[in-house]
Amino acid sequence: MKKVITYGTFDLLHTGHINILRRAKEFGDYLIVAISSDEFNALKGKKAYYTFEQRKAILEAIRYVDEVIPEHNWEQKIDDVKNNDVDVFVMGDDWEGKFDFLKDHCEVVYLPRTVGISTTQIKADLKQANA
Ligand code: C2G
Repeated sequence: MKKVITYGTFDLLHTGHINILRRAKEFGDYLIVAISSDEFNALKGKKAYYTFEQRKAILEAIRYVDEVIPEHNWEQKIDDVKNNDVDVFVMGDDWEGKFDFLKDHCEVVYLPRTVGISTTQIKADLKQANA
């Protein structure tokens, strides 16, 4: 069985997220999604609208997703890949080159982001609409 892993916050789920999850799953048979814990988001200077548990429940309901695990820090990726026997690591190309150190352990793929949509944009649009 070929295993794929991808990382992210996946807050206010949108079609950009769905596209990357669908395309990530196409690289294998089993997709693990590591989503940032609320503590890790704080460290990244981000605050998700949905809690970790809510984001996890939403992702688990998506047909392309087989397993959701927490992301607690930047350094855990090598251990995640080893411990879960991961074959392919997938991220959007806003992260191009950033995780190439994983190439010693698995295939590393950066996919083009979906144009014109992001959680940041959704939040900004809602704020403006309610101003
Ligand atoms: N994405 C995309 N197209 C968009 C928006 C997002 O392809 N229009 C992809 C991103 O490239 C990423 C994934 O969706 O691969 C999740 O995006 P975020 O939730 O914004 O993840 P991020 O906060 O960048 O966290 O250690 C890695 C980090 O935890 C990544």
